[in-house]
Amino acid sequence: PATIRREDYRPPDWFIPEIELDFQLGLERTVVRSKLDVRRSKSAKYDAPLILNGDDLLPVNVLVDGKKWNEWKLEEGNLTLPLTGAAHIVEIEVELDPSTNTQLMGLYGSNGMLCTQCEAEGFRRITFFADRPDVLSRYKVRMEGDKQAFPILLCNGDKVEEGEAEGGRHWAQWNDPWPKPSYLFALVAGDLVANSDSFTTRSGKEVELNIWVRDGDLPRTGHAMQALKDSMRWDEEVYGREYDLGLFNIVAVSDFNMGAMENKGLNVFNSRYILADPEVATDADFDGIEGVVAHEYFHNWSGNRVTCRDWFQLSLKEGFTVFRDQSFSADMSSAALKRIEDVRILRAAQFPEDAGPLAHPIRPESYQEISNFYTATVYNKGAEIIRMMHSMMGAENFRKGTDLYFDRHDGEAATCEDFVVSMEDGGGIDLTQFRVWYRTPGTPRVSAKLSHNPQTGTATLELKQSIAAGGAKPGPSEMVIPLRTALLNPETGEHDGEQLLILDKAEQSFTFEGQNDHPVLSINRGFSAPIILENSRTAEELAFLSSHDDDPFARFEAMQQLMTGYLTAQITGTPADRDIILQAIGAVLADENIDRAFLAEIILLPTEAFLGDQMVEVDPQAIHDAREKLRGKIGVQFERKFRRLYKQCVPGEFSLSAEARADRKLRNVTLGYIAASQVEDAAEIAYDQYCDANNMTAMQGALGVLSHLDAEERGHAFESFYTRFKDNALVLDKWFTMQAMSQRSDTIKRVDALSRHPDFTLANPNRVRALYGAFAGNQVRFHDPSGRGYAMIADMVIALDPQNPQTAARFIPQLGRWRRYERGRSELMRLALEKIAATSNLSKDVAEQVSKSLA
Ligand code: BAL
Ligand code: ZN
Repeated sequence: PATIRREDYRPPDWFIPEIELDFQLGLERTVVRSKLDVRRSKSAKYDAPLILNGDDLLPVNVLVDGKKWNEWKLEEGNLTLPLTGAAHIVEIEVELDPSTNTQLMGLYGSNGMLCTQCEAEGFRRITFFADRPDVLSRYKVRMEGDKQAFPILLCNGDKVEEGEAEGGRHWAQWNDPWPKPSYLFALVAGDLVANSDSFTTRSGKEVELNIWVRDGDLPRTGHAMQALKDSMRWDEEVYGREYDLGLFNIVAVSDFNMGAMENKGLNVFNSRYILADPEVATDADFDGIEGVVAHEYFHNWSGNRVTCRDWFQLSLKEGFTVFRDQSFSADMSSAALKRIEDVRILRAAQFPEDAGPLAHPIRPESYQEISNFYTATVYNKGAEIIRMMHSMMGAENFRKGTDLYFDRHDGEAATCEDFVVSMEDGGGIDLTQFRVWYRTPGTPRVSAKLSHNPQTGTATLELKQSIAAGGAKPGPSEMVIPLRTALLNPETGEHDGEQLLILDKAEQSFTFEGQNDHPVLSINRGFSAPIILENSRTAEELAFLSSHDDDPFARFEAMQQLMTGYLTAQITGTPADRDIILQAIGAVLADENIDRAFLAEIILLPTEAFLGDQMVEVDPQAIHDAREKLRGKIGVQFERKFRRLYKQCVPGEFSLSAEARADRKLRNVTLGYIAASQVEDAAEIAYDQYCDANNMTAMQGALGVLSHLDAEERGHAFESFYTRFKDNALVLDKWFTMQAMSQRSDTIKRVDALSRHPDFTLANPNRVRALYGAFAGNQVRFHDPSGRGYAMIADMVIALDPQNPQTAARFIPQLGRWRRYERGRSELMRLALEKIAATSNLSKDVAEQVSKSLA
């Protein structure tokens, strides 16, 4: 496939300020007629032809300026029209069969309804168009369809007219006053009901809000609606951004590749990010809904009003919008816990990307298939880059910068550079060197050494930075790295204020006066920079920080580093002190002032995947064994305390209050440790929890524990869960996931059997991710030394690719890390990739990921 390069960007030769679309809708046959007002750009050559993108389309009819026109050419799906004038009206008719659109890009059928997904390049599967984000058009859309099949007809903007048509059909006319790129187009037709509400903007404008779902799902839309209203208020208060239409529609769809999509005025959501009640959704699901609803809403400004010039700028809208939704969620609940969660995701999804063959900067330089670049790097590391600007500028100047950005570029297709310049001009900061983050792949490594001179009462912090991407050897770097730092008194843990140190040289030292005792270093507090801090503190210092640091993230992080240091030593056969971990855990368990939700976080061991990322050569079995051994030891050591806590966290009436959530969380974590201590009644306790549960968090916690056990309660619970929830697709996904995550040695066999279960289908991305996504994340079972896990994923990718390349390609990175594993597994992973590579007619999506992984 062709490689598209950032440096090759050229502005469009033709603009299309107005577009009219007419849809005659049908699940098996939809006719689309477009009328484009095309204008030659002043900078274009007089004879530059109009080239309209198409994917899998045939023009049935083409008119230019009202006359039938046959001079078009179809090349690689695109329609070339050798137009001579400066402005024309081009009309094109195409026919689609949405029922066969299994890619879920463009117009497709899902459970009898019709819906669209256009980002990044799906609009070209609906009609021929200049399908690039720097062509902005005003849309007028008429849609007509059978009234019984599609009683609800939705599109972007406002509904301006509707009426009846012959043969039991009806129609609606929707106009969107805001010019937008084609990727923000959306249309939905189906039998839907709405949870309707309203919101009054700060300037007094009334906005109608609807969340459209299938009939029985209405009672599960309340949380999403509240999140929407909270987001609208928050964006006014924190960014001064007001909603700009009289109507905001959200539609929940069960077959969806992404989490959700920010189409102007008509957000389309994967139903998992809309539907929730305590019986079917965990606390994490509730949080996911709040975050994604906010994310899509915030795109209305960071993405829609100001959009991207080209897809290399994707992080302009995604990194910024993730930062915005993270800040919103932090404001809605606990900022400390949210930060821990954000960093956990970054480390689980983005750091491995940076260290592997698919590493790319947040603003990539090239791609073959843009769908492959909706990555944790563009999104989550992108958000970290914005967060660092926020830390360096302070909230007030940051806001001045974003105000200027929105003012300057409203209605435009902008670049990351435009954003940075606005932050400089508006916020009064020089980001010249900071820009390196935009073009540099890899995670910087920082080493920190603190020395103390008792004679002068000074402490000196020596910092060094280096960077590498894709597993190469790190070399010195000069990134701008803001490090929130405090020096803690070694007796009391107190300090006289935190400083923001800016490391912007390869090596740099900072001196602190008035330090009579050798202080304890607390650095990268709040994870102020997305770096790997090379461990330069002793186990004693980390243990001290884990009970004394007043920055909750740093406190959590110290415990994680302490545990990680011990476990990596165990795995590599180096001596290490376990008692100090047990003492540190004992200290937090004895801390009477500790927040219960935070306690549940801080006593969790680092994941097997994270431990693997710290190793030179990964041996998943050795990691698993060492981690389980420590978990068992902690379980035994504190069994009585865990049992007491477990009992204290008795659930009362369900509530989403912070206290109730903390209790549910701590109850599940303590249950995990009780089971890890291998006590006889573990299965019974978990089973009782399952039976008594009045909410999904407790049920899932119990099943999660049971899933690993060899007890008859396990079978009973999973059977009962299936019977109870088999008609709820989102809950059934959990049933698949929990079995695929089991540490039991028969898990591969079970996953294989589940892939033939009548409820399994490759046609639904959520179900595919529920089973295979969970399995590919199951370190010890996916990495079975026989290679059967790899072969299973490879076969699934090969089967899925012709149907849904976007979802299939998402599984390649798991195999793509083959160079990091011990010899035997490494070779088997490579062979699985080779098998995929040797398959004929691979999609661009999978071909790009596989070839890069093998390169
Ligand atoms: N723009 C694709 C989905 C999202 O990031 O909101
Ligand atoms: Zn987004």
